Amino acid sequence: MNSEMQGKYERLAATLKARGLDVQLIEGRLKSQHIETPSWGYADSGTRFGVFPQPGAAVTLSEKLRDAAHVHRMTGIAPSVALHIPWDMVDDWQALRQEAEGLGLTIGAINPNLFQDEAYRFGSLAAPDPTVRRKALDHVAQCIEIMKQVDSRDLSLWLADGTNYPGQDDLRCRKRRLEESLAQIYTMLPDDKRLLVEYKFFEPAFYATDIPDWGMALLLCNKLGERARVLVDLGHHAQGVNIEQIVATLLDEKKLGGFHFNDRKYADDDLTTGSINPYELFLVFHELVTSELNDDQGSQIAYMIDQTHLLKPRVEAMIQSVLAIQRAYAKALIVDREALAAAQADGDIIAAEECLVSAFNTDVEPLLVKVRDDLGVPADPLQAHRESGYQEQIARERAGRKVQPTLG
Ligand code: PSV
Ligand code: MN
Repeated sequence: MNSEMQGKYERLAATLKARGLDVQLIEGRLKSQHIETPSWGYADSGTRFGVFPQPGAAVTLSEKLRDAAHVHRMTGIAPSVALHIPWDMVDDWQALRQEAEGLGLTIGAINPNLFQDEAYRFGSLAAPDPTVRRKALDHVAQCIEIMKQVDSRDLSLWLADGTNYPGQDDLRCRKRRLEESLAQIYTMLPDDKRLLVEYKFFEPAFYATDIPDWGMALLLCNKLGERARVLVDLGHHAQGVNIEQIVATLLDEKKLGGFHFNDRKYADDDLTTGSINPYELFLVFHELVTSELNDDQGSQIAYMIDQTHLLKPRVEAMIQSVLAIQRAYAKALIVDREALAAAQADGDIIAAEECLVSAFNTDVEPLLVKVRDDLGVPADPLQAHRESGYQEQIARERAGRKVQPTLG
């Protein structure tokens, strides 16, 4: 840390101590933060309108792992990668696991793909045709086998299931089929593994999505059991929905399994985390920190990014996202909770809100630079990435290959 930054750090640390905060504890939490990046975020992807291939975009899983390892090298807090099957299918999972370990990575959540195959036209786990449901269950069984081989804890399930027209199918029958399929998956899942159930209010189903919101996801998880938990993707809510309240509720119910971080302006836009509404992200982290301090569910929550950037350079965008999440966590950690509780007890709404606003407005960069220093990663990961020549290197090495876009 240079002397100017050192000075800033000391001033910030003194301010935090004066608020009665334990700076070492805060730094310890920041150092053990763990954000998972998605394999599909390193590959070329697009919209239904087109794909703009990027120089250096990863095609093979080995390339995706190398990109993820680079993000971890720059940030120090992104040591695992989520996989999507069959996009990331390989023959030898043991070898893949070793390859990841050699790069300093572990394999995180396994995401079955129950939305792309022609057979899933009318749904997968809730489809009316039992042979389609069987096919979907077989695919999930295959994913569970992969989880065992790569030592992954979480099966992360998102379904495109739903209907596009009123009357297309019987809604209650769909619900029951879904429950039955999920119960079978839960039975297949070994005791040390969990099922994360992700909801999304629309797209590609434009009339009725089978798991449209956190209420339905929670209902399904509660019927399944302890190891089934809800996954909150920040892009999967209608405008104005209070996501931090959903997070608080799920935490209180001990049913929050994880996140898919991203941001959005309109719908499921896959924009950079914190790029549109950083205050919302901070408020989400405020709930998470409250839970960390009171009921310590930290290890039960998988912090994953789910973004596929159309125009930004992907590796750099991933670093940017990891840093945005780190910043939101740091700001949530420095909230003066004693003052907040006192203001809430007094009914002093302005003082209470100011506790949040002043933490959000604090420049936490000096604290983060100190944490990065301790972790042995660059003080400015984005700049270090630009100076590393990594992007130019992958653009050279991966030039001239056939691109297979994913639909992330
Ligand atoms: C669906 O929009 C989603 O959020 C799910 O998590 C998928 O697995 C992911 O995006 C990639 O398509
Ligand atoms: Mn998602």
